[in-house]
Amino acid sequence: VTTKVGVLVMSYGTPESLEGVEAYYTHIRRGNPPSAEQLKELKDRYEAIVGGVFPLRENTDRQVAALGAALNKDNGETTVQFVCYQGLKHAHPFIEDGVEAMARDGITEAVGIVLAPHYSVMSVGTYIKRAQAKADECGIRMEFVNNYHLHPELIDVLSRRVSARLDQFEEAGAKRSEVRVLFSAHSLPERILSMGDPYRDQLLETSEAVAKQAGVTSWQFTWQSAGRTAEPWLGPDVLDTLRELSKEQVEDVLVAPVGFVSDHLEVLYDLDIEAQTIARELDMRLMRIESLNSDPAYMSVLSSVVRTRYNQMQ
Ligand code: FEC
Repeated sequence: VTTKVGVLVMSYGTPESLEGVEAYYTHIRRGNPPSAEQLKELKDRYEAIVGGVFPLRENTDRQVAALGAALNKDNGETTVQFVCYQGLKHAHPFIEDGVEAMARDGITEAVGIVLAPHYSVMSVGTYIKRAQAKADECGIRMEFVNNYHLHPELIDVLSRRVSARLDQFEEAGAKRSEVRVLFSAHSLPERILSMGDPYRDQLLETSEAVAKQAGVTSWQFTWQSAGRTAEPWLGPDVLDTLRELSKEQVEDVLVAPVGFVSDHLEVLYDLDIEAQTIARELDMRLMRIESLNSDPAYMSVLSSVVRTRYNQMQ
């Protein structure tokens, strides 16, 4: 008999259309609708990104499908069949919808994983809390992968991404050792630090491991995409970092957004448009590493941590 094990694959979520941006933004703001000006500004950013307006939806769909295939490939003698369900934080199908779909299919055991490698109580922690509450309600036994930021295959694929871009800098006439590598991730409110949150340390650990493996000595960490709220967010922001580097006469910069795994607004707008504009003004050459998306190496990371978590449940 085959045992079906549910895998709840959780991701941030993105609207399905420009008409859906207001509901999405209101959800992110915990039910507070944005002002007309804030809404317009967000719609403008979506319209400006290259390669389609909401690429995160397709990318997440592809990641979920590819993870399902990876989990059931080379499964050896086991009678376990992993079935992936999608659960989004701020859009349909919501995290709770994914858990309900599992329950409808008769799933009683499941593993939850977020498509973000680093844990913060304000990021991955909130996905897990919602999924756990729904799983309890549905009578599903569910365990979670909290983080996978130092998985050797993750470090390996990110290092290869960094090296590939450094090769391009060299081909363009730059000295490899003079390219400043900027590791980045989504900022969070500064108060996470006094809460003893592991987010910043995990991001620094990933950055250090990737730099070491790629042989990068000139690197630093910077934040990006801080929310537009009144409280202080973790800095320095990538745009300020670029201005500082320009004062230090740094001319070549490679940004490696290791906190993200997909092409989406925070990469395609905040880095490829906004940061790129500042870099041009500062007369800097700025490149960014390619996003992981559904790279088989990333799928292998996810399938290995999901299997390990499932085996620990037995
Ligand atoms: O392409 C897309 O449609 C989605 C891009 C997107 C990703 C993303 C990832 C993270 N966020 C995180 C935290 C926050 C906090 C707030 C916040 C606000 C926004 C807004 C948009 C948005 N985020 Fe996001 N985030 C993405 C998009 N995010 C749009 C609203 C406008 C703005 O402020 O720019 C602030 C909420 C509040 O008002 O209180 C906090 C974290 C991640 C990375 C981990 C993850 O993927 O879950 C953390 C992708």
